[in-house]
Amino acid sequence: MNMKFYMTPGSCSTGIHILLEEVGEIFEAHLVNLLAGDQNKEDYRQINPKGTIPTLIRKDGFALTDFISIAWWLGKTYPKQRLLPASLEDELQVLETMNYAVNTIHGQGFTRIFTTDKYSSDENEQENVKARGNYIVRQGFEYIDKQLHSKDYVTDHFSIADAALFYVEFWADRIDIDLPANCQHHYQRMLNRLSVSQVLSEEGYGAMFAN
Ligand SMILES: N[C@@H](CCC(=O)N[C@@H](CS)C(=O)NCC(=O)O)C(=O)O
Repeated sequence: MNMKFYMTPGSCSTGIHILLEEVGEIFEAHLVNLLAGDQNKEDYRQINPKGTIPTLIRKDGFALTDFISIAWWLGKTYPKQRLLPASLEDELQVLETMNYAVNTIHGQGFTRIFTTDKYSSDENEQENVKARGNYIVRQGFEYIDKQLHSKDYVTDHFSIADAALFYVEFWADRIDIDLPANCQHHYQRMLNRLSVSQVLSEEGYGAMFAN
C-alpha cells in the first residue's frame, strides 16, 4: 500500500509536501477542500479526528496527524536525505525553529489573520484580532531573522525546519507582509530548490516561476 497524503494547496501541508518530494517516496495525494469544510466531514474525521491537515497515512496504515510528528517521522525514516541534522545541538535548533514557525507564527499569528471569525464574531473586534495576528507574525519573523544571521538554512544544511519556515514565509509573501532580510534570503533560497518549485507547480502556483 502506498502512503496517503491529505493536503490543501497553499496551506501548511505544503511544507510536508516539500518533504515528501525531497524523500522521493511514492504517495497518493488526497485533496481536502478546507473552504468547503471537507475537514469536518465524517469520512475525513474518521481518518483525522482533529479535522486538520496535513495527515499522512503510512504504509502500515497508521495515520500521522500533526506537522511536527510527520516531519520528524520522515526525517527519521529516510536518513539518507539528511532531513535531520547529525548533532544534538543542531537537532535542538531544528525543533525550536520548527515549533516556533508552526505553533507561534502559524498557530497564533496567521490563524488570527486567516480565520479571524474563530476568535470573535464581533466585526469591530475582528480588526483588533487581525492586527494582533499581524503583530505576532512580524515579531516572529524578526526573531527568526536573528537566528538565520549569515546562514542559508536553519542549520548548516536543508532540514525539516526549513520546510516549516518556508510555508509561513510563503503566506507572508501571499498577503504582502514584508520579510526581514535574512528571512527573505531564506525564502528565495527555498524557492530555488527543485523540490519547492515542483511542489508549488503541482499545487497550482507555477506562475510564480514563469519568466
Ligand atoms: N497543529 C496542527 C495544525 C494544523 C492546522 O491548523 N492546519 C490548518 C490548515 S493550515 C487546518 O487544518 N485548518 C482546518 C480547520 O481549522 O478547520 C499541525 O501542526 O498539523
